[in-house]
Amino acid sequence: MNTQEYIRREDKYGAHNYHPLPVVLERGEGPFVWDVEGKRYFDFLSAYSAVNQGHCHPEIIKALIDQAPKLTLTSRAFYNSVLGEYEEYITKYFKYDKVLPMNSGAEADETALKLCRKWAYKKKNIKQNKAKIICCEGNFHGRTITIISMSTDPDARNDYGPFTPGFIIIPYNNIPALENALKDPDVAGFLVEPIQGEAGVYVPDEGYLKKSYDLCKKHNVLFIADEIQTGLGRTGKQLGCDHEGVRPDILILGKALSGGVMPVSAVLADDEIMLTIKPGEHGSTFGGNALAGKVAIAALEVIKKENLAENSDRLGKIFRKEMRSIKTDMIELVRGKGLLNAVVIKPKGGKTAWDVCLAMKDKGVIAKPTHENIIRFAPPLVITEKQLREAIVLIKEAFRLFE
Ligand code: IF1
Repeated sequence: MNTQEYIRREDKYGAHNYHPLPVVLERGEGPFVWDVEGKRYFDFLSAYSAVNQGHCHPEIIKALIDQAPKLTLTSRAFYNSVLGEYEEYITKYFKYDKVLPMNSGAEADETALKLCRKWAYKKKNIKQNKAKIICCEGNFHGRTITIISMSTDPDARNDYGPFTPGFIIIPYNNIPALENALKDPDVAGFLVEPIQGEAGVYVPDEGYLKKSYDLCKKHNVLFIADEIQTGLGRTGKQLGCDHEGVRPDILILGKALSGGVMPVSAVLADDEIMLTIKPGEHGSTFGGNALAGKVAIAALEVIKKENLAENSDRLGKIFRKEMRSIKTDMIELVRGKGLLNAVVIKPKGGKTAWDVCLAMKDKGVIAKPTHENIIRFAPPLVITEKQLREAIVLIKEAFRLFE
């Protein structure tokens, strides 16, 4: 079968909830993927930052293979020999009292919302069903109905009502708006991405996270960081919040927590918050399964052992410098931190970000636009400087086609 045949089969039997780039991938290794015709590409999306450790990292795959034949899933109805090891490892890694293990990112965000509401009623004594959570315009926290109830993106929320109440939406990167919203005594939490990924790698002003955190503390409001995309080395630090020395009250992780091997997410918090949820009040069939535990330990070990955050920081600076040097009127601006970057494209002669991505694909680099005119560039953090520079040459060649 060739690419078109694979695409036609997916079109016939699969829901049409995505519009993928016309490439059919069959193998991945480190920063590279190969399509069904054997062509190699640099992966500049990293499965939306889920494969920070590179595709099929041998140590993470080994953890999967070693554990799989022994015990994959017991449910939480019983203890298992891996969960405690994983819980101890990840809580010491991020310095929190406890972790609540989940699977998808959306489930982790939902868990954080439930924890915040529980804390509101049990600790802050907000009246039942009155707790409010502040979130930001342009947010992306997942696709469940409660999470899209916070969304300001029509594509994410149209025709999915009625929506979950209890959210106050303010502009991102706007301290006065947060200050004003915090005057409401029923506010229990502020859920924020350190950098808004889906919005187009929207990097807030220096100091925004720290000022937000301090304001939340002043009003006894939980600062909840969704680090599902910005965490685990992606922005050049272990966590996006680390750029400003902010320690979230609730930390949400996902994606690269498994190195892209399987869905693993986690919510970390200290006892005062975490222990507001009692036995039987929250859970998940696969949350905390033995296989996920071993895979996540390996995935976290790789990030530290291979200094992926430092590599991300160093190579991100080279990438932004090189992209800003491209002589083209199609590039409006380049922004990002570490290896989470985006290029805002100015359409030219009817050619859009999509056409640039198609041209890059032909050159051997795959990336995808977000919101029409923004191309996100996020290679695996294991990419070497030599490989990055090779990819940049190909990206420049693609842009030259439009001159
Ligand atoms: C899609 C976006 C990125 C996330 C943050 C929670 C989640 C995500 C900050 C939910 C997931 C993914 C979802 C995927 C595309 C991708 C994405 F374009 F949707 F917004 F990366 F920016 N918090 N992001 O980025 O995690 O439930 O997916 O495991 O839905 O198309 P999930």
